[in-house]
Amino acid sequence: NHTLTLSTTFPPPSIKESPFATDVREGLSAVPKSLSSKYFYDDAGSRIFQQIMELPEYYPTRAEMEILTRQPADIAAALPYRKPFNIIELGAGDGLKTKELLKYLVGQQADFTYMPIDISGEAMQQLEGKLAETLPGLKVKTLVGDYFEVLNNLDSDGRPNLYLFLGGNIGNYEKDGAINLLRMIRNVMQADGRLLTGFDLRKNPRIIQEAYDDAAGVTRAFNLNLLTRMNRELGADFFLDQFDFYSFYNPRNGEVRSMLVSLSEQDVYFKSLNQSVHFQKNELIHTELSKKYTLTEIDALAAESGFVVERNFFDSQHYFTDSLWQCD
Ligand code: AVJ
Repeated sequence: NHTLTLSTTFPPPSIKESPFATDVREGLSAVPKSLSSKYFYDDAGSRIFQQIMELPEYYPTRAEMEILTRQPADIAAALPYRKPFNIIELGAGDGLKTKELLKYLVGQQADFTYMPIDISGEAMQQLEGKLAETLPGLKVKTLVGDYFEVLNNLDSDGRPNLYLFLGGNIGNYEKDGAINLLRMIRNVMQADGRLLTGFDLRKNPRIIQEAYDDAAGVTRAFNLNLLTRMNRELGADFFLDQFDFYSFYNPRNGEVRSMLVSLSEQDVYFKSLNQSVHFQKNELIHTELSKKYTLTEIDALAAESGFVVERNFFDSQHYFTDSLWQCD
C-alpha cells in the first residue's frame, strides 16, 4: 500500500524561497504583523534614505558628520595603535562620514588598512572607486557579505582592529539583538581591539518626533516603499492608497516606532508565496525601531556585551555620540 504525500504548498518554501520571501511570510502571519527595517534598503529605498539624510528635520547624519569632521584628531589620539592596524567597518554604505576620519589618518601617515563590510557588492565597488579617486594613498580591502560570516572568517594579519559601527544603525535593534551583535564583535576582538559605535541620544522629544515624521513625507514614502518592494519582488497586490504611515516617539523609553496602518479590511495576494494575507481595518505592520539612548543605557549595553566605554565623542549639541569601547 503506497501512499503519496503531496506538499500543500508549491513550490516548497525551503527550496525556492528568498530570505525576503521567508521573512515577509513569517512577519505578516505573526501577531502583531511586522517587517524587518533591513528591507527598506532596496535600490529605490536607498535613494529615499539619501533624501531623508538631507531633510531639515533629520539631524542624526549631520550630527555624526560634525563629530567625524571636527574630532578626527581626538579619535585617532584615543586609539592605542602605534603600529599597523586595520579599520573594519560594519555596514559601510556610501562611506561618506567615515571618509573624514580616513582622510585625517592618511594625512598623518598612519599605517592602516580600511576594510569596509557591506551586504551590497555594488555599494562596495562604488566605495572602492570613490576612495581610490579621493584618497589614493589609502589601502582598501572591501569585504562583501553578512557581518557574522565575514567577521568570523576575517584574516587581520595579526594586526589590532578598530571596528566601526556608525550611523546609529544599532538603534534599529531590539535589546537582545543589539547585545547579540555586540557580543559577536567582542568574540572576534583581541585585547588591543577597539569598537566605535554611533548612538543617537535622548533629546527634546519634539526634535525626535519630527525627524521620523517629516513634513515633506519622505519618511512616509520610505515606509510605503516596502509595499512597492513586495509588489515587485513577491508579486503582491498592495494598493498603496489603502495604507497609511504612522510613527511616534515615546520619550519614556527612547523608542521611535514606525508602522504602516491598513485603512480598510482587505486581503493582499502574494503570487510568489501562493498565499493571501488578511488585514483588519486599522491593523498595523511594525516596520522599524529607532532607539534613542541615554549615556547610562550605553554604559549598561557595553557592560552586558563584554565592553567598557572608554570615551564618548559628542557633536556640539550633544545629539549624538560616537562611543569608543574596549574589552572589559
Ligand atoms: C539608518 C537606521 C540610522 O533609524 O534613524 C531614518 C533609518 N528610518 N528615518 C534611523 C531611518 C527613518 C535610520 N538609520
